[in-house]
Amino acid sequence: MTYQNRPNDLEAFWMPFTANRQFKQTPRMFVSADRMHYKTDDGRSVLDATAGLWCCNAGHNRPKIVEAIRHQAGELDYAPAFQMGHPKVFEFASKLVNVAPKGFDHVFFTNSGSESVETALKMALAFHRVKGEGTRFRLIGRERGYHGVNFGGMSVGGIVTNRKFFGTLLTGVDHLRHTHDPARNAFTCGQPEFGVEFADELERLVTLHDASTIAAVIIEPVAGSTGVLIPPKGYLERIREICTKHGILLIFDEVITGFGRLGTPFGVDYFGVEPDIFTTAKGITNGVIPMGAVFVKKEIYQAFMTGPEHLIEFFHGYTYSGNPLACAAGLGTLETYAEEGLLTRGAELAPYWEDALHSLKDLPHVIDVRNIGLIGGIELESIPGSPSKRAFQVFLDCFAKGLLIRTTGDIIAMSPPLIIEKSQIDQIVETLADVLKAAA
Ligand code: PXG
Repeated sequence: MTYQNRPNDLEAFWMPFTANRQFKQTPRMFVSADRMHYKTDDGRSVLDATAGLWCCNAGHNRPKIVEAIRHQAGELDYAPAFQMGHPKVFEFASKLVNVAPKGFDHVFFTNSGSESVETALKMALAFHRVKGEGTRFRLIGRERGYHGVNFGGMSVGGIVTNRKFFGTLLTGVDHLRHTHDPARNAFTCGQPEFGVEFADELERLVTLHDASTIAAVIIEPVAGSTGVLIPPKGYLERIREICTKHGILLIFDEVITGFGRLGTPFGVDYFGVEPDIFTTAKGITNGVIPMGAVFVKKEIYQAFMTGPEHLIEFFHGYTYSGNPLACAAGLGTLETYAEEGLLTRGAELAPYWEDALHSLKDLPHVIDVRNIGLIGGIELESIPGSPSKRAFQVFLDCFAKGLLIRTTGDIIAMSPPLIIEKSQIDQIVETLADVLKAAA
């Protein structure tokens, strides 16, 4: 086998969220990408059914984005993020606010989903304090939630393996139960019928802790990382109602659902339920340059704009908040989304995607198929005593057959670029069917 540019030594790089030893024995390397496909270092073409890691919503190597970064690098490489500005960061913020749901008038820049989450949690705590309600210090998340890997996000998150190694985490955090209920909802197309009552747990937590101690609830509108859990009908509405009743801020983590994934610009648009704050990252720059953004309603921003005008209103920010290259990439991304209608294209494809995925329901080991927008989850029965093994093998077999999927535990998660063609959806399903038929 001849490999393109394969390094001799793979040892130094400690790979994130990766089985390092397994990988380094049999590496899987991408050397280039264009639109829907990656190219491996042994010259194979691999269809991207995951948009990288849920982030390359416009596909790969898009000219407007590439050119914007090239140009920006030669014009203004960096400007201090604190007490200084540059034109592109204001232009980008205004354009983002224009595509955001109505009422989300302000945007705070970060460099990742994890940082967006920390930022949103800190905004919520500080908001109550500036409003004179500093007793609201508690944060409520949800079992199986994923809000990145920093301490706040880990604490409100509910993925056991991401938490158990890391000590006591944040104090003053509690969790709602997750909404997965396969006994009642398996093989549902779109939002499940059953489970609105899981939202009532929030009332129980409010009774336990008292509303005056609770700052915010954070949830993913569709839980992605844990393996695609779609909110039961009425669930998000009820969470909103309870938050409003008790003066608790609602934060949606839209790191995955943002920028067209559900066939609407944001999850807020899809579900018609309005949080007070929502977090984004990934698709904001098509995954090309690290960036995240937190969107807030005018009332939140305005609450901070008090006190002497020469003083900093919110003691938070990152060296790279609104980095010029990231803003240029973001502007190129928004232009690409607009020109090709990508923020709503998922809605046209969703019915085809749904039928294609559910055609796999009778294959060996498949115990659930779930879908919403251009997201799909296929849950496999675990091999007794060896959780995750079956799905990981499916992942390897798909890769060998030229298809990139993601697995988490024994769940296959897919989120293709929003430029996907129907024939490529067919290819995904045919490859998966072949692999599942042959799977142990
Ligand atoms: N919130 C949500 C809802 C996410 O999905 C983050 C925060 C953290 O983003 P950063 O940019 O800090 O990684 C995420 C990230 C997967 C997968 O395969 C999902 C994520 C990241 C990597 C892989 O499910 N989500």
